[in-house]
This record gives sequence, structure tokens and C-alpha cells, in this order.
Amino acid sequence: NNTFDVMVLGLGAAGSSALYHLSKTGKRVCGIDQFEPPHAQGSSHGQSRITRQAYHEDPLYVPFIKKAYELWDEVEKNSGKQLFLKTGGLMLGSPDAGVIKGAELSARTHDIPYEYLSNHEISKRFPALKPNKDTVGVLEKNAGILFPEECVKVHLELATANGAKIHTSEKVLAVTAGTDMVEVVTGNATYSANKAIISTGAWISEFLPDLNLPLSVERQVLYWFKTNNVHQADIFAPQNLPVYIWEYAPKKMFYGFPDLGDGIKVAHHHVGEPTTPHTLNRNISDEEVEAMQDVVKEYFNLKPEFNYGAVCMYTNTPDERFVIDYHPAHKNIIIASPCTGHGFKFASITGKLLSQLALDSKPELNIDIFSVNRFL
Ligand code: PYC
Repeated sequence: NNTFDVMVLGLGAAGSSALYHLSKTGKRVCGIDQFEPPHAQGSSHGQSRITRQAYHEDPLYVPFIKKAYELWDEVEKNSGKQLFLKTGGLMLGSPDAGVIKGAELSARTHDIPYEYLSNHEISKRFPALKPNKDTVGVLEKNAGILFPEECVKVHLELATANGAKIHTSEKVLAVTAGTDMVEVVTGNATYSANKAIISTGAWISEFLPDLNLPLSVERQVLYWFKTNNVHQADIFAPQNLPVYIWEYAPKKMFYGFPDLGDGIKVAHHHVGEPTTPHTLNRNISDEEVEAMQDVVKEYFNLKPEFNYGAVCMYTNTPDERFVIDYHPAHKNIIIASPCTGHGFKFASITGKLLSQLALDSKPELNIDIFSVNRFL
């Protein structure tokens, strides 16, 4: 039977979570993905994602991230799998940097414990780092790492165990909204559902050509550098190095992770070239590696030896806020574009909010800030 209450198109971070939450309600639900999730084609791969609560972007995100923490915890308990590693999180920059001021503002507004560190304290406590004399840090102890592939996998496994149908390696060719039903045509079959959630990541604009949303896809390169040529290699271990976001010049940031086995992973935030999922350059040039190596030399006590890299995509909105809303013309289609370079950590709550929209319940948090109307 190809008729469902809700279909979820795209089973990455948000879609896999939406399918899990829908599957808990006993509704007939089906998820479709053109690849085999978790996969390395989109925006939810590369071993690690930062999660943190003292949200430098805006205190408005804090209620969402607090819920997201609770839900990741629930999924860990339900699955018995580790999805989160608490390492602490360090925002680094000049005292006026956006990451410093913004993290402090969110921490103070929402009573999140944090420490303000001078450059001497940073060096003493985290000897892997080489802050200059103007650098300060905001350290949040409950921040850490989510394992993105495992998060997607576990959401899908739990959804399947609850009775959700999952079709992978199946490309959606057309989505047509009627008055009561949505028809979804794939390369294999035609389905109908009362509601469809479109959470297709970097491919989403192709599903919504009429809306002409101002979404832009950006190429992002992730780099791993070995740490075993350092005398004291354990200074890069997760117990000695938190996750970090370093604003080294106004609005210019790199971020990274301690060594989880393959070296430290570092990447620039938002300086990638515009791309599309069809034209994405997945090769990493020697020049790109050398440029990142120079950054590592400058900011870490490490002679960086490149291990390997990976390329993924951000799907950005102009204000860097997500889109989580009904389609303006079709209430039976729900749109999710919750990336814009910082969305993964929220996926546990994003999926729940999407499931609430699909079932016509009031979302448990106010999602007006993610309305699609701001772009119409
Ligand atoms: O959301 O913490 C984050 C993040 C860092 C770099 C990219 N996203």
C-alpha cells in the first residue's frame, strides 16, 4: 500500500528526526531518500558536529537548543548508542568579537554557566592552543560533539522499529499538492499522503521552484591534521581540548574538534564558494590544504600533517535563520531548510517540530522566527 499519513522527503539530519517523531505517534509514515542515509553526499557527514548552548548567534536559539539536548539524550537512552561526547566548548576571539559577546549574552540571558578566560588561562588549560595576547575565551562546560552519521542512523533505526517505511536510493521526481492529498512520484512508484515534509537539504530549491526562496548552497571543506608528531599528543585528546570556534578577524571564523582518532578536524565557517549539489567540487586542492595548514600552524602548537579531507554543503538563508514552516500555498506541504551552517545540533527538536506541523498540532516552541513569509 502506497498511501501514508505523512511522507518525509530527504532523510538527513532533520528528515530522519522527523520520521522518528512521526513514527512514535502510530501514524502511517514513509521516508524517502535518493541516497543511502547516512551518506556523505549532503550536509550531515564528517564524523562530528559542534553542539553548544551559549549560542553566540542569538539568545533566541537557546530554548531550541535546550530542548534539542533533552531529545538527543532521549534518543541515546532509547537506542543505547552514544550520540554525544561532552568536551566543553570554547569561543575564542578578541573581547569584542561576535562569538565572545554573543556567547556571553546568551549565557547571561538563559543562566548557562560559563567561564571567561584570559589568553594566559587559555594557554595554561588548553596547551594545544596558541592564542595571541588579544585573545580571550568563553568556555561552556556542557558543549561538545554530536556524531552526525550515528544520529541519522539511530533516528532511522528507531523509526523503522516503530513501523515507519523507508525507501532509499529512490529519487523523488515530482511532488504535487492536491486539496486533500500530496502525490509523490519517484523513479520506482507513486505514493500519496495527507502531508509531505520536504527536508531535502541542498536540493530543496528544486522542490520549491515557485517560491524562489533566497537559499544559497555553499561548498565547505573539512580537514583532518594528524597530531602524532607532537611530543605530548594527548594535549589534542577530547579530555584536554574542547570544541572551539575561533573568530580570528571580525566575522571570520574557523572551528574544530579535538582528535577523535584521525587527527584534529578543522574547517572555515562560511567562506566557501557558491555551488549546487550537482556541480559541487568534491576535490580538495593542494592550495586549500596549504592555506588551512597555515591557519593550524598559527593557532595550534602543532606541525600540521594533513591526513584527509571531506567536502560538504551548507544551505544558507540571508539572515542565517532556518526555514521551518508550512508551504505558503499548500498547508499539506511542510518546508524544512534548517541548515545555514549551524543547524545539525538542533535536528532532534527540528524533527519534532516538523512532526507537530505535519500532524496539525501546535509546535511546542514558537517557530515564527523561522517563517517562510519573511522571504516572500
Ligand atoms: O554550529 O557550532 C556550529 C558550527 C561551527 C561551525 C559550523 N557550525
